[in-house]
Amino acid sequence: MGLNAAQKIIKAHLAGGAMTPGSEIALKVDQTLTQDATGTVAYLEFESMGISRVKTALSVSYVDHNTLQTGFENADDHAFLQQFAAKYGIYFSRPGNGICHQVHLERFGVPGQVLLGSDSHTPTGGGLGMLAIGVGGLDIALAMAGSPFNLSMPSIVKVELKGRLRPWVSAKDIILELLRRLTVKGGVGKVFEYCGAGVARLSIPERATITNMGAELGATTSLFPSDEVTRKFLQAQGRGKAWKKVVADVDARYDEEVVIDLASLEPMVARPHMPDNVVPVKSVAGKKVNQVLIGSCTNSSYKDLMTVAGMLRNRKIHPEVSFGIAPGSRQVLEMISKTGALTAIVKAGARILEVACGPCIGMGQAPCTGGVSLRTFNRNFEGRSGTPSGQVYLVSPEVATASAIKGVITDPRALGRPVAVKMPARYVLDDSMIIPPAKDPRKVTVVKGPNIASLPVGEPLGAALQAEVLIRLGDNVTTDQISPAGAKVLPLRSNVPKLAEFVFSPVDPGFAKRAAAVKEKGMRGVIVGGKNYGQGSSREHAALCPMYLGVRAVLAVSFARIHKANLVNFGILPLVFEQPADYEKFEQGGAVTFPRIAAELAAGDLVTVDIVDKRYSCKARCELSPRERKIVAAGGILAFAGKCHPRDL
Ligand code: MIC
Ligand code: SF4
Repeated sequence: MGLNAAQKIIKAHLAGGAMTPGSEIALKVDQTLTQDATGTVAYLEFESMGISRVKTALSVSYVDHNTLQTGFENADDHAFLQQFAAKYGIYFSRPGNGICHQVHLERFGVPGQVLLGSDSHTPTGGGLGMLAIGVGGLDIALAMAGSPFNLSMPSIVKVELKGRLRPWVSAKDIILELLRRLTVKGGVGKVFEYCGAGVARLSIPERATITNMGAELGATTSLFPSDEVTRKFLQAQGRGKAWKKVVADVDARYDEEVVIDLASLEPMVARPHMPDNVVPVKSVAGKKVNQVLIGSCTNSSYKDLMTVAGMLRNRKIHPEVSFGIAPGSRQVLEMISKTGALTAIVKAGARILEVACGPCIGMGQAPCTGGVSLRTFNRNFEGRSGTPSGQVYLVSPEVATASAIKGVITDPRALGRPVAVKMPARYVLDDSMIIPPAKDPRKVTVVKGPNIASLPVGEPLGAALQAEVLIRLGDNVTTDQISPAGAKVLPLRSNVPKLAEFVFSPVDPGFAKRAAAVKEKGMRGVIVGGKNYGQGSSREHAALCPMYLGVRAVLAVSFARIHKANLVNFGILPLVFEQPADYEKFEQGGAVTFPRIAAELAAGDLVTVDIVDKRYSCKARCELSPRERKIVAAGGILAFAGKCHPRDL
């Protein structure tokens, strides 16, 4: 029986386990990437492992998130990251060089390889036929230390793209359609592998838009085959030698199948406040728009910006719309300035923003009160824009630009002939903002600014656990709610005690103080959640900060993949209700005990949870491997430091 492309890459990198969906496997990691908002802590974790040089074939440290620099914190972090990279054998992409995923696709991605990134949109690399997976920083640190990456073998979903997209319908609409069908929890534990006749007509940036936003399905990753289109893209990037064919066997088997008839798609939009709240643009057309933003790792490529420029030529942005544009990389910016496209964008009335994540992570450009903001981004979680009442809609560059011209949500098909963009035979190649590691690491001093605090380390789990329910939440809680981003809070990413003050602040501003008071009493905290708890970002801070505040367990109906792994890494026990109806029994402020926690964990049994005041006892499942149970019992991976080599975890 033949293999699909994902299975082929997994097989070639298998360092342990059996390739049966759901069972734990270990994968050899070729490349890692970090960005600055997760990188500082990841490198502190690597440092604590006492290894002098990274063991990966390639590791790259990007600066793209915290570029607003309203104080010394971010600049200090950038300097630390640059020095750390030089000393430990990591390439450093300077601030201004671009968004990690866009630059990695252009300059480093290699078909058939395994890439781990401390950012949930790492699957962008799947556009090139890589197995690219978003993980927490500690998993990156372990990979850089030479450990294989442990994960649950995903099931592989075949997504067959039939036919041809109609004019004005774009790659963004394909992934929005999948989100409409499958929802933000529909991809958990799955890899989405694209195939079919429609694939050959999609350029690499279009494929990358789709694999990027596959993260919003909760998927482990998404990938396209590496074919002739991939070869041409790599050649145009001056990296033809990196090409390798990666395609599924003709008799490949998949665990599930989805078919999308491209010709049946139309321009789509994800309405506030969830990426799966998708409807056709025409059903919301005519709504007044206050802001339009083009950019983010989903839609900021040369192809995207040339499309925008083509639509704007000899047109003006509507006078009541603020229109911002953040190119994905310096290569993109240089190319659009060379072709004159930038001039068309400037003339139309655009605000040119820095080449970075920028407004996607609430770093500036917050919309007005209740403002309708159309964005080409991938996430529209409530409050993420920086304006709690902001109404963010996710759309393609075509829909965004048409709406910016008209001042109301507009189906671009109203604009006549679409713009045709020819993919370049050669991109502008200039890697001068990527600094290679130092030849002599002894000469590099790594300076930690005052905002870089030391990392808290967890404690071993006792035989029993006395705790208080600190909060009870609903379904689809995001890591943006657990540990928010934005201009005010992001600069504290390397200072856990300070960052912890903001845990759950968007939903419950009193949370941190309450948790600290419970900890003071010598008790631990429990969080109760619904389905898909912890979806969204890879930020391990959403586990690290609760751990710092004394949280020891999360009881939920189900978990998002990356957050669940982060909880384990920091010694917080993720538990699933054996009877989902038990969720109702837990109330904020109620005392709970786990009378036999250590023994039940070690034996692999159901975990007993007693709700003290109600004299009610229930069971919860611990869906973790024996290895993960040991890590949680020890208080997390860092609690192991010095006791064993990371490889042996
Ligand atoms: C995001 O888009 O939410 C981020 C900011 O890129 C995060 C990483 C982080 O929180 O630093 C992600 O997607 O993993
Ligand atoms: Fe940056 Fe936004 Fe992409 Fe996250 S989703 S990496 S914040 S551009």
